[in-house]
Amino acid sequence: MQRLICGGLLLVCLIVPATARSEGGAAVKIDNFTFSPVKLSIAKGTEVTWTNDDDIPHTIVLTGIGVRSKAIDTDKTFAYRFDKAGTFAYICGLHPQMHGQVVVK
Ligand SMILES: [Cu+2]
Repeated sequence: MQRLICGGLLLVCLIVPATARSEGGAAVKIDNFTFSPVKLSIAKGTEVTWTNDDDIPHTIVLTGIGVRSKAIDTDKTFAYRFDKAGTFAYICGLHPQMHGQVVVK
């Protein structure tokens, strides 16, 4: 009986780190020509994933650091890891009226 309990605890220990890792990033949704959240605050080293929920492609252009995604089609994603602190403004290269911001601390 004690062995069974130990095995159960071990399984929990193995599952938890994998779950924590997958939740380590941050997400921005693109919907109706809007980034959501429009301003995202993250810790240094966090990977941000943009997901396009619109029916047309968008891109992510981090103007200050020269990062430019390819066209992100419907339901597709683009990810970028922010390793330096600062405030990073971005736009959609196809619709420059779309603005977003990532604040890295
Ligand atoms: Cu766009």
